[in-house]
Amino acid sequence: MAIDQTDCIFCKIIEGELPAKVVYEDDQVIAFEDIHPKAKIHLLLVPRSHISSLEQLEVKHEALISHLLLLLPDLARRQGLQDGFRTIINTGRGGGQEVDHLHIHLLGGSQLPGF
Ligand code: D5M
Repeated sequence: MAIDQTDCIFCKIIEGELPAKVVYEDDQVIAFEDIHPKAKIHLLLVPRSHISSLEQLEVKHEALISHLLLLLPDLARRQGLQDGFRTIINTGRGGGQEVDHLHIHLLGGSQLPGF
């Protein structure tokens, strides 16, 4: 466990201690709307287990990561994103990560600029 989970905003959402607009959940992951959307649709797909960032991934997380990635197109379709979507994983302060609980941004619904 990399950090004190009691201070983790996303752990609090997962535990139901903080509100969120949840659009999908199962036994391994939860997806909810980003509080500061950068596109018409902006979701965060988050594993229930507290992994701080990509830097903390281990081989034992392989199935979980596959599950997260395989869910993305389905989540996008459920949001009506027929024309494509963008995914982003920020890692560390230098990578723009603000919340130290691994998450995948899923954005779409407005024409996103090239990257
Ligand atoms: O992105 C962290 C993202 O988490 C950022 O886009 C805001 C979002 N955020 C922060 N707090 C909340 C709550 N309480 N609900 C929903 N979304 C939230 P990062 O990749 O770490 O920069």
